[in-house]
Amino acid sequence: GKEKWPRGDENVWKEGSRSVNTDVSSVTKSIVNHVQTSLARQAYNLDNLGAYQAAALSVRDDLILNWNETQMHYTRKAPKRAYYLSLEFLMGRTFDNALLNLGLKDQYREGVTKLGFNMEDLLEQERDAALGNGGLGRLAACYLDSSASQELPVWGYGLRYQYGIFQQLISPEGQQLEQPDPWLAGGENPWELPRLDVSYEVRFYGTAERLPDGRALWQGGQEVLAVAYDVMVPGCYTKNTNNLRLWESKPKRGFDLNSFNAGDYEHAVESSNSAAAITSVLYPNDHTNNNESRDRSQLSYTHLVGKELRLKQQYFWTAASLADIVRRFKNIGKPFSEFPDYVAIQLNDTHPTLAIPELMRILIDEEEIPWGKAWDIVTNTVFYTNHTVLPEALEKWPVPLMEHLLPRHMQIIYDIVLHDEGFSCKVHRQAVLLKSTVLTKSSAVEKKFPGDRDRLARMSLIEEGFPKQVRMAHLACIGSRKVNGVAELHSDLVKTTILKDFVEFEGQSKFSNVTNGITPRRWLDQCNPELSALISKTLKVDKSVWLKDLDRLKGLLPYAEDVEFRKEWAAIKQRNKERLAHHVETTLGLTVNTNAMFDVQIKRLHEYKRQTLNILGVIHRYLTLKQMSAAERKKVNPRVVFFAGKAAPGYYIAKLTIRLIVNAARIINADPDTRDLLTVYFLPDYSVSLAEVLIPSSDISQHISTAGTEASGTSNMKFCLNGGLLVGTVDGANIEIAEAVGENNVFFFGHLTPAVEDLRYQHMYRPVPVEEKCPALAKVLDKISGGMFGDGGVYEPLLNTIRQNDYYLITEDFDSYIGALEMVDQAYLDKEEWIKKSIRTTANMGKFSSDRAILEYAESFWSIEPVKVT
Ligand code: H53
Repeated sequence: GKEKWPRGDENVWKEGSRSVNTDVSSVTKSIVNHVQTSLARQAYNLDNLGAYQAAALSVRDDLILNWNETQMHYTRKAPKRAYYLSLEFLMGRTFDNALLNLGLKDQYREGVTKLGFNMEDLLEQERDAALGNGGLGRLAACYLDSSASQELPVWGYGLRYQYGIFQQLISPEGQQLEQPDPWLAGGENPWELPRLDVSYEVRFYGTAERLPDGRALWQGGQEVLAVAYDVMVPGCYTKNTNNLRLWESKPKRGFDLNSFNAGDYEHAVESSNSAAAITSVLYPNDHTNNNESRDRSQLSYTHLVGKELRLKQQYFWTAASLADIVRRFKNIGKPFSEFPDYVAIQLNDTHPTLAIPELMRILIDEEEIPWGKAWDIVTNTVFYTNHTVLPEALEKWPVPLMEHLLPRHMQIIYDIVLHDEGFSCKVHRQAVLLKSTVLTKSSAVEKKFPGDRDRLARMSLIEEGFPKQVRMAHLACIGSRKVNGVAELHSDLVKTTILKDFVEFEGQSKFSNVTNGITPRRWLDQCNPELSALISKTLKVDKSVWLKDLDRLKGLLPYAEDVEFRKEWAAIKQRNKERLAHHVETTLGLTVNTNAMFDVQIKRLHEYKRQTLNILGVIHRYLTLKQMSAAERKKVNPRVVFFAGKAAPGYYIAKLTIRLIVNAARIINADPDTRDLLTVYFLPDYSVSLAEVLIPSSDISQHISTAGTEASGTSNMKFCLNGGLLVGTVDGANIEIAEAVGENNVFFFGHLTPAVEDLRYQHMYRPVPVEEKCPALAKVLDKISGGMFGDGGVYEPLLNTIRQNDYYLITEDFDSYIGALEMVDQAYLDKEEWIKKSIRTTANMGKFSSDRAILEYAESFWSIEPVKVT
C-alpha cells in the first residue's frame, strides 16, 4: 500500500522538490545560483576557484538527492549490509568522478564554457582528499566506487583527519621535507555532509570491574565525542549513491568550566586539545608496526608523536563505527542472534581489529548476551583481509598500553584466550588466570596437538617478551569468519607463513584469496579520456557498458592487427606523454624529451620495493652510455625515467634513496654526451592526481619488489590497463597480470619466492663480496662512493645495506634486471610489434576491475545482494 504523506500538503512538497540537473540550462542556472547566493559573488569577480566552488556545489546538490533516496531505500528494504572499515581512504579528487558517474560530464563542460570558463582549469582547482598512505588506502577508495556502481549496500567507515598525508618538498640537496596537508583549510568541503546530530561517546582509560554474571563495568577515564561526516559515493551510471562515514573527535563538553573558573585556563584547554588530537593527523607510516623495523630510524617519528595516539585512533574509530552499526541494526527490530544475517564487517588489514573485542563488549556488557552466543555472532560477522606478510609490518600492541587505555578490551582478549582456543601454553594461562575470574576450558590446540609447546607459543594471541604484546593478526584471524590475502601468491604465503599454524588448526576453508582490483572509471576513463573514446568507438558500445563490464575489452584483440587502429593507439600514447611533459614544464620548469621511451616507477619509497635497484640500474645505463662511441650511441633509443613517491618521515634509508635519485638525476641530465639518450626525473609530492597524469603516459612501468614481499600491488594494474608494459619480478599481482596478458607481453626477471629465504640465509652466514657476486653492480657502487653524485660518504648507509646483509637481494637480482631492461630496448626497436603488445595488454586486463573483486567479496564472504534504487 501507499504510505501516508508524513506532513503538510503533499502537492506543495512535490512542487517544491528539486530534481537532478539533466540539461545544460538547468546546470548553468544552478551554477549561477550558487555563485550569487552560496558564494555571494558575481560574474565580475569570479575566478577559477570560485567557479569551481559554484560548480561543485551544484553537483553536490545532485549527489545529495541521489544519496538521500539511496539511504531511504536501503532503510526501507533493510537488506544485509556490508561495512568496510579502513583507517585510510585515498580518494583523490571528486568533481570529475562525480560528473562521470552522474552521466553529466558533457552538460557541465558545455555549461561551464557558456559561463566563460574552461573545464580543465576548474578541475585543477580541487585539492586531493589524501587520507591515506598508498595502496591500502587507494584500494579502499576503488572498492567504494565499485560497491556503489554495482548497487551494493556497502558503507565505508574511516576517520576525518584534519591533515592528510604530508606534502612532500625536495630541497636542492635532494632531501625530502614534509609539510602539513591542511586539505580542509580552504573553507567548506562540498563533498561531505556534516552530521552534527550523529555522534557517540567513546571512552578511554578508567577501570573495568568484573561482575558475577560475566559482564563488566567499565567506567571513569576520558570520554570524547565522535561526530559523523558523510561523504557521498556515487555509483557509475546508477542512482545508487553510497556513504563513507568519517568520524571527527571532539571534546565531550567543550571547555571544562570548573577549571576555567578556577583560573586554570591551560588545563581547561588541554582536555579539549587531547580530544581533538585524535583525528588531527594521518599517520604517515606504511609498513611499520610502530614498534620494530629493520631500519630503526623508521621509528623516530612514532616516538615523537607517541604510539598511544595511534591506538587511540584505532579504538575511537572502531568504537564509533560499531556503535553506529549496532544502532542501525537495532532499528530493524530483530534479535541479536540474527545480527550476522544483516551485518558483515570487513577489516581492512589489522588496524580495525579492536572491532572484535569491542563487539564482544557491546554484546556482553550492554546487550547481556552470554559469552558463547556473543562469540558466535562476532565470528560470523567479521571478515579480515591481510595486506602484508612483512614481519616488521604486522601490528602488535604492548599489553601494558592496552591495559591502561582499554582495560575492558584487554580482559576480553584474555578471555578469548581462555574460552575459545586456549592457544597459549600453560604458562600463558597461568598468567591469564591471575587476571581473570573466568574458568579455563581445556585447550583446543593442546588437544589437537598434544605436547606441542612451540606451536602453542607461536599461536598465542600474546607474544612473550618485555613487554608482552598482543598480536593483532592472530586476534583478527581467530575472530573472523574468513581471512583473505590480496593476490594468489600472497594468499598462499599467508597460509604457509604467518598464519600456517591457524590453517592447520582451523582447516583450509576459512582462508582464501581475493585478488585486488582497480576502478576503470578513474583509472581509464577519467585519466585517459582519449583512449576511453577510442575503445568505445572501436567496440561500438557506449562506455556506460564496458566500464561496468571490463571483460569486454577482449573485443579489442583483433584490432591489434589493424594498422589504422595501431596508429590511433600510438598517437594517444604520444599525446599523453606530451600532457605529462606539459605538466612537468609548468610545475617544475623542466623540458622533457617526448620522443623517448617513458619508464615509470611511482610508489611509496621502501627498501622492499627496491627503488634502489632502479636508480642503480639507471646509473649503470649512464656509465654504459658514457663508454660508447658516438656511432654506437646513435643506435640507442632515448629513455626518460620517472620516479615519484613519499618516504615515511622517519625512514632514513628511504630518504637517502630519494637523495641519490635526485642527485644522480642532476648529474646525468646535465651531461651533454648522454642527455639526449637518458634523463631522470624525481617528481615531488606524488598523489592520486599526479598518478592520473603519469600512468597513461608510460611505455613501461617498474614493479620490482623482492619476490614474496609485495602483497599485490595495484598500480601495476593501472599501467597495464592504460597499455603500458610491465617490468617486474615474479611477485604479487604481477604474476596474475602476466597470466592474463601473456608472458610475452611482460618483462620478468629475478629470483623466485622459494629461493629468497635460502639466499638471505647465505647472505647472513656465508656472505660473498659484491665485487665477486656482481661486478657490474660493484662498479656502480664504487662510482657513488667515489663522489660521482656529490659527497659519496652521504650514501654509505644506503650502500652498506647492499654490501652487508643485502636483505632485499639487490646483488642477487641486478644482472637479470639489467638483462630485462635490455630485452625492453630490443623489443622497443620493433615499433609495430610494441604497439601490438600494448593493445593486447589493455585488452586482457578485464579481470583487474575492482567490480570483479568487490563482487567476490559480496558473494563469497558477505552474502549481500545488489539493491537497486529506481
Ligand atoms: O596494500 C595494497 C597492496 C600492496 C600492499 C599495500 C599495503 C599498504 O599500502 C599498507 C599496509 C599494508 O600492510 C599493505 O603493500 O601490495 O597492493 C592493497 O592490498
